[in-house]
Amino acid sequence: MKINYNNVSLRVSAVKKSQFLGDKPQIVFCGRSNVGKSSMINCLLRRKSLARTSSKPGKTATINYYDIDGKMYFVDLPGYGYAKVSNEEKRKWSVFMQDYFNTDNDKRLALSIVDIRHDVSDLDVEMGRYLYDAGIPFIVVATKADKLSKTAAQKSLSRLSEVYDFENALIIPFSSQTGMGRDKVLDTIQQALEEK
Ligand SMILES: Nc1nc2c(ncn2[C@@H]2O[C@H](COP(=O)(O)OP(=O)(O)OP(=O)(O)O)[C@@H](O)[C@H]2O)c(=O)[nH]1
Ligand SMILES: [Mg+2]
Repeated sequence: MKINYNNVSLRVSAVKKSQFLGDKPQIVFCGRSNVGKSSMINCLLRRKSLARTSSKPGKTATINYYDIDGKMYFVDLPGYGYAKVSNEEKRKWSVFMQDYFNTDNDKRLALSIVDIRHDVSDLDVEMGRYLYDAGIPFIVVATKADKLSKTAAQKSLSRLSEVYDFENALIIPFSSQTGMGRDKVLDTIQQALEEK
């Protein structure tokens, strides 16, 4: 299947369940707040600012569906684990995310995005386990790789493979700044799309 990555647009910024889309396979981008989910979407699509990014955490509070050439959606989820939001906001976030994951649609692949420089948080592991238990295929993308030396990045990747050994998840080092890992992520998405 040939995908024209120039033919993309933001379809919906969902703030409630009734706005969720279910008509196409979905590639889900999830991870901690500020980890670089939106930047990764821009990098994959070679767009500067289609997905809104920010150095301030908590930028993406909606579930954003990007229509990719009419063939799939990239789904940019709001980040978790941002310490400075109130408990009430955390609760709302959690309900919203549960709504998303409980909605029966074709979640073809999830990209669990982590910062290559940091230890994986409990929330990341929880997310991974959740995806695994829900039977949603997922890969780990370790982003901001431009910020580490090659040796340090290697070290971090082997640590990650220990943490994610329960699923033998593919772990891809990535950088939205240099485009490192871009082809590999796109190949993996393509494969997921062609599987049925
Ligand atoms: N050096 C470097 N910086 C990055 C990379 N990816 C993201 N950033 C920076 O990290 C910050 C957060 O990026 P976003 O893409 O907005 O992160 P997000 O995960 O979408 O954040 P929320 O929507 O708040 O959850 C921005 O300042 C980006 O420029 C990367 O690969 N390398
Ligand atoms: Mg974002």
